[in-house]
This record gives sequence, structure tokens and C-alpha cells, in this order.
Amino acid sequence: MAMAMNAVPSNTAHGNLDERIALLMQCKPLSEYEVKGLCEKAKEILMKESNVQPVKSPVTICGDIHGQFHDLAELFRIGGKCPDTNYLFMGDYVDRGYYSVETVTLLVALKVRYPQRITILRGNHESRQITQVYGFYDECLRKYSTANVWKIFTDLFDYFPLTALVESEIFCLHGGLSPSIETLDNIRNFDRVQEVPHDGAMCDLLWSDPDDRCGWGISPRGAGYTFGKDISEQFHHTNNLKLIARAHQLVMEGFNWSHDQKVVTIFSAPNYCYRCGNMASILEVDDSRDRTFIQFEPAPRGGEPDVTRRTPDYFL
Ligand SMILES: [Mn+2]
Repeated sequence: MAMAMNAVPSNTAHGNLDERIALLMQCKPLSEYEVKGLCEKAKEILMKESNVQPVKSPVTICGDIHGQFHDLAELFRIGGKCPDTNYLFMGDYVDRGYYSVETVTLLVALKVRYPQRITILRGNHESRQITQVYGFYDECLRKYSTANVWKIFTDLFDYFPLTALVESEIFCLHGGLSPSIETLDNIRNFDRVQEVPHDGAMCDLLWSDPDDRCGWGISPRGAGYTFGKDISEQFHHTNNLKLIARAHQLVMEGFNWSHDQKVVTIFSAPNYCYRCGNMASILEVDDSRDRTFIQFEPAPRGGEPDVTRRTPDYFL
């Protein structure tokens, strides 16, 4: 009976997770054991979400993060902390930057702690194959000595929803449209729990890009398609949308309109790869569904290597 007297905050319902989130906010990663437990809980939550996950306003929509942890911390300083602000992230949490582990662990921890307050979609980098090439796999090996944490996270990525729909009018996804998809119900009806395939509808949603040319085009990325204004207009009409919000492409101002403001690209990794010199942005949708872009620059300590920051000529 005396045991209850020993109760400490870490024994309360969320105490331990709150402590872990506080550490993660300081860029301190969890142990492998903690990552395993966290991802088991996350899987239970994510598997119940839809391929087109409904989201209510107000919500702040964010694009690529790519392991730039200090810039994610800056994003939360500017946009407000979760759960005071609701968030919708459109994928690409890992690879390229030096803190993929801390970045994706924090976002998954917030998802487990506040499942109704944060939506985390899948990007093309949330994939076993891509992360073995662009950094997340190597970072896991470096920080944990084994590939176990990489395996745990990439198994979890299979459960991330592919798209979200804010107030039935803003369709959010990482990449873009697919010639195999006409309606949102087409997306709702397929089994997403798998590695990102090399082609087909699921691949296209995570890989495609809008383009100035009409119709469907071959993507220079080697996966997905380019799609023109006519395609976006038809998809808007068929699905009664007001906006398609997507990420996936570096845009120098942090956001970029295309297709007569039917499509917007949002990119939330400032000074991408610690050298691109770009602004980042997030899109706030308030409870009247009014939209405001907030642009931001790299965090004072951006986690970049100790070299002079410079903008390559080809971005000027
Ligand atoms: Mn991408």
C-alpha cells in the first residue's frame, strides 16, 4: 500500500513520454529500447488512420524537414508548440541533414502523445531503399552501432498515411497526382502498408511534381510523373477541392504557387542541405480557413558543418 507514496511524475499516464519529448526537443535521441516501444505505440495509432486522413482547421501545414533538427525546433518556435498548434507534416523527415534520428523520433513521439494534434504523412524518403542511399541508414548505424533503429523506423513508415484532407477542401500530400487516380476514393481503397513501390498510384503520390506543360509528363526523377494545370483543374473539379498543398521540391521562398494557385509547394527546410540559401515556410490555416504563409530562416545553430555558409551559383 505504501507503494503509491513513491509515485513520481514519470509514473503518470504521460509523464515518461513527456520527459522523453523534453529531451528530444534538446536534440537528445532515445535508446533503442525506447524507440522500439514508441514505434509499437505509433503503429497502433497510424494503422487506424485513412489513406486520405481527415484533418480539421486550425492546422499548420509543413513541408520537407530532411533531418534539419534545429530548423524543426525553430519551426515550432515560430509556428507554436504542439499541441498548442495543430500540425500536418507532408513527409521527408529523414535523409540529407545530420539529425534524421532526432527529427523523426520527435515527430513520432508527438504523434503518440497528441494523436489528434499532429498528422505525419509519408514522403518518398520514408522508404527502406531511399534511406540506404541518402543518409538515414548510415546515421542510425553511427548513433546506435546497429541497423535495428533504422529497421524499426522503416517498418513504421509503411503505416504513415499517404495524404490528408483539411476541412474537405485542401488536399495535402508529399508529391503529386497520378494518372491512375481520379478520385479521393481511389486513394482510400488501396493497401498502403508496404515499401514505396517503384511505380503505380502509391509511388506517384509520393514522387510526382507539378509542371508548366499540360498533361502528364515523364519525371526527370525516374519515378512519378509531372502533371500540368489541366490535370490539376480536373482533379480539383472531380473532388471539389480548393487547393492542393504538397512538398517535395526546393523552392527558394519556402512556398511557390503553380497552376493558377490551384497547387502550392511548401518547403520547410531553410538553407537546405546547409548550403542552398533558401527560405523555409509553413502554411497556417486558421479556424475560418483563412491561410497565411510564414517564412523563416535557418536556426542560429543550424547543425551545419563548420564551414562558411554560401549560396551556390546555380541557385542565384
Ligand atoms: Mn521528397
